Amino acid sequence: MKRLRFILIGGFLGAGKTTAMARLARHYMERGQRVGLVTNDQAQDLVDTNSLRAQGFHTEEVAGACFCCRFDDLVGKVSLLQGGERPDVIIAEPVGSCTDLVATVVQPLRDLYGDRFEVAPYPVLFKPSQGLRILRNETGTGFSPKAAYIFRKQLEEADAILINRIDEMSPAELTELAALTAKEYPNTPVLQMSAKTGQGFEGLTELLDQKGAFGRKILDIDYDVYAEGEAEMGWLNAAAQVTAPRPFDLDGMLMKLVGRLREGFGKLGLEPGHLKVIGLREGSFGVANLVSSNMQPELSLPSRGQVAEAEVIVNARVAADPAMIEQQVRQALTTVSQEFGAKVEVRSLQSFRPGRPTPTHRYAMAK
Ligand SMILES: Nc1nc2c(ncn2[C@@H]2O[C@H](COP(=O)(O)OP(=O)(O)OP(=O)(O)O)[C@@H](O)[C@H]2O)c(=O)[nH]1
Ligand SMILES: [Mg+2]
Repeated sequence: MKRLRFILIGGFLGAGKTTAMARLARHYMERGQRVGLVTNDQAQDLVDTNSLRAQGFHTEEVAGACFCCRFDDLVGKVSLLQGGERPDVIIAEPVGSCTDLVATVVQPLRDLYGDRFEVAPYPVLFKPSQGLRILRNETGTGFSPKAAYIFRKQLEEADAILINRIDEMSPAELTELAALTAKEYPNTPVLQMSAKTGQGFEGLTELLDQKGAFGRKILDIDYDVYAEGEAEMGWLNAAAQVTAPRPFDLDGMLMKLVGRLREGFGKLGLEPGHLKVIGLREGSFGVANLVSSNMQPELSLPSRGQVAEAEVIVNARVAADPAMIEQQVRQALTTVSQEFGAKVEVRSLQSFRPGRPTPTHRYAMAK
């Protein structure tokens, strides 16, 4: 049986993994290949899964913990895709606050399922808005040293580091960032790209086509620091129904919602890792995001729709107490809905600190 190509795309919260995954999927599909996607989150109601499915991609989700802790579920979801769409390529996106993926996912996939999967080199996307401050060792990055530890560990295990969002960086910033990254990770190729515009994207596809001794960088990692760093990132997933007597501008509402959250967290001095919202209504959908306090909200996928009703899913990953995140999200949903003449009903909401990662497998040495 032909082995299935298995691509894992790493990177911090909001680095651009889902954007890159959708672009990669289209790239392979244009070449006549069938593609299956697997998303991952600490809880149900993930914006990425809804957004990728709404874009027409065959997508399965591993929910409740990271791939490393739900390894069998990951393999099960791939089998489900294989049974249905018979994909040639699987692209999987781990949780953005997760690291040690080579030891806990890449190596076990190779060793235990080498007859089924051909695992590609492991790329990690670099998020400049917070990453530059972390590599400069600036204090007040908005994250604690433990969260910065995770950010650095993610880069350390990469087969290649992809500096993303080059479309919005100045040449000076890019030069500085490339130099800092090369200095800190001297044995890792550093590529530059924009998952949004496609600039430099061929670097990623060429990397993924390579064969050889990849996925072998086993981290020397302190799981106490990792677990504490991850737990500092408050997590919230909520699904709400927004209903109005007259149609309203869905994109405007999503942007207002993210803008209001930015303002609320900003006033409290709390740093977002990623705020993302999706509005869904009968085949039409829009997505808005904010990836750090020093950035502006973005309408990444516009719906261009007027709707009288929509399901709105909010995912917030913020360095804050989960109760505080919940309060901000409930308040923003209520006030923004009112501004659009709508009523909101929160149908489900989970807000928590991610638990300590306990991987199903962990390889101390590369096979
Ligand atoms: N300008 C620009 N924006 C980008 C680029 N890549 C991603 N983005 C934007 O960054 C935001 C986050 O992108 P995602 O692809 O959702 O990031 P992610 O890594 O999947 O985020 P999580 O799953 O929450 O960890 C969205 O608003 C994207 O449109 C890029 O190359 N350039
Ligand atoms: Mg994502």
